[in-house]
Amino acid sequence: MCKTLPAISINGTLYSRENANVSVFDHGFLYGDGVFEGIRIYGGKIFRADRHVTRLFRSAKVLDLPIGWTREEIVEEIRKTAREWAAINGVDVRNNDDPLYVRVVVSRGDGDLGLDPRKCPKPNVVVIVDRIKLYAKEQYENGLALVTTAIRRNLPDTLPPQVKSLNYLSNVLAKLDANRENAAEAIFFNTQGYVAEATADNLFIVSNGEVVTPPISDGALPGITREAVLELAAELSIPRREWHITMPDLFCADECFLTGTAARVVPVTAINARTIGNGRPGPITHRLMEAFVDLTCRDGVCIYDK
Ligand code: PXG
Repeated sequence: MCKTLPAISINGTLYSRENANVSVFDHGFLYGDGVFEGIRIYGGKIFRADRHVTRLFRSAKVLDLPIGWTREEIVEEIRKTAREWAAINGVDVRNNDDPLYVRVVVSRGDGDLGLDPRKCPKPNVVVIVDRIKLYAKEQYENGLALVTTAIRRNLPDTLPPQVKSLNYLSNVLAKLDANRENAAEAIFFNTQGYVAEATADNLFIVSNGEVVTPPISDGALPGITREAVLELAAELSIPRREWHITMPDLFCADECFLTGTAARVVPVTAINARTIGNGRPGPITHRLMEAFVDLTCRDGVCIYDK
């Protein structure tokens, strides 16, 4: 695949990669003070734009960060930046099945060297559109090998896992654990010993025909893909439950898969070098993978005129 040029909007103005800069005094850079979203555009349609923007505003609300844009303006900015991406890369995204990836970042903005957010009068709103590919085709066909990490999911009274903030350091530490073991992802447990999620994906197991994923209160991000997969399971009459997952549940599962905006639905066939199920992506995982692809063709706000 040839390399594409990203399209970048900062506070409503489009820039090339070389010219897209924010200040070193931005508190997003100095303190990780800000929020973000990762969104997909499938066939020219922004997948579940509403839910992503709602989550962005909820994350910002927890940080008492006034975005200064309406939800509609954020969606319009994503549409505009995606059209710019299509124009500079000469790609008709409606006919292209390689989906785009959007990163929306709202940082606290320029301040001084003190922590106090009151010193930052104006947040920076950044939209980046490009492509992203996390896993190879073979990994979707054969499943990922994961590891568990000793890094615990943040407690809700520390850095709430529901907030998609610019503080992803525990995720980075866990990802380093995965890298050291040559694994695709790492699985977080919470301090109570229940599975929470992976570093950038939600986790599901299939046991006795039932699809199970940890409740948000166990330290999972309320994933947009997670929600879509739970809806699809209902549509397909596959029993589903949000419930605690213990280490034995994980190792004894018949099937396991991850969900996330970048990864979509991807099977897991080994954890800590132990085989999950029969070591092949299972039938329910396959059905949900197909149903999800189907959904991405149906759902979304078009980036071109409505
Ligand atoms: N858990 C965490 C901690 C996440 O960051 C998900 C679950 C899945 O949620 P969605 O809404 O995407 O189904 C995420 C998603 C990245 C990257 O840069 C991270 C995410 C999304 C896209 C890219 O690695 N986070």
